[in-house]
Amino acid sequence: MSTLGFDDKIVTIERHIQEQQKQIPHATGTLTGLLQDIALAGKMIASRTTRAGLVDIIGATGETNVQGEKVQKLDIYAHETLFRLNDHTGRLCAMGSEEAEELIPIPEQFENGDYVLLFDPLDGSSNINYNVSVGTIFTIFRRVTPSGPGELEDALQPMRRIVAAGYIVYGSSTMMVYSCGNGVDGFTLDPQVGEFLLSHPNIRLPEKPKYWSGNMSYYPKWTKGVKAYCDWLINGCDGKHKMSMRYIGSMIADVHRLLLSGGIFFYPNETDRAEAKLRLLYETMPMGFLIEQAGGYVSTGTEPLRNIQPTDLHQRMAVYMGNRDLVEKAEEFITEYDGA
Ligand code: P6P
Repeated sequence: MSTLGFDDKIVTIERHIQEQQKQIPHATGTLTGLLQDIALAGKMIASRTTRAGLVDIIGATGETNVQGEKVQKLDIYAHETLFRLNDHTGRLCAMGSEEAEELIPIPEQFENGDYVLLFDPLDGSSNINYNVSVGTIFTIFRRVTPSGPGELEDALQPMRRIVAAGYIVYGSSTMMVYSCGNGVDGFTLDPQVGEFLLSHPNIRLPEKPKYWSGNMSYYPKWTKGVKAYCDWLINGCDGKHKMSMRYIGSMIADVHRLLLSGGIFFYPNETDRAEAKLRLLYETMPMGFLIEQAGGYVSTGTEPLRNIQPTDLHQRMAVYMGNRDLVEKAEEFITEYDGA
């Protein structure tokens, strides 16, 4: 049963989004249209990622982005697709992209709207050449400035002010998973008809967690508290949980698995880096929002992520997300050993 009580089989994402709109007081249909355009962007990007090896869009462009990462041709295609589908609709006052250093204004020939769309157009894109699942992550806020072109403060909002967030994962199948704050639902693309159909209604983190997920090659660079936590996981969580370890190196793939299997995904600070790796606005907040909507908890390691007030578009932050008891255990070790 979906979060909206659907029990018939053919539920398209368009129908589901419209039903969600009825749950939101004073909804005008703008958010519905925005979510439907994101789904369309996902279909267009999927059509390229599934043929990456066949058409000349694999590989790097030779440029590096604001993150200092090599820009893949598919990154640019995904960014452009999301921008072009949303720049003229009058629904947004600004956009933010992991691929763009500054906030992206709505072109002056178009109307400014009430929402802000932030996206990582193709998270994990460095894995494309290895056919690892990658994806698009998005966050939607209502603007906080009264009108006109959006400003930075419209984008720099905390997780608790997210109106909707989700992702499209391009893997063995293409799925769109999203939440408007009433739980999480997943839709699988039927490429024959070009529709996202409800396949994973009302996703909830399983009580019995299956995998823990962290890049153990950085263990030597982690703090005493994080190392102690890892040792606790490796040694069976005091007999409480019997989990395996899985880590793909594409956040969207690792967190998609987490949503369906339960466990924990974490990316700690490293003692030799000024800041962590994962982007607060483009990765950890939207994915953390979904985890909490599915009954889990997301933390910086010392405090709930939902308390963080972003101060920069490309701010990075440590993250621990998953089943609440596993995340709280990480916080305990970090507090005990690192005096955080
Ligand atoms: P590492 C991909 O580049 C990414 O931003 C996330 O998708 C992923 O979780 C992380 O970096 C992987 O980083 O250092 O483990 O390779």
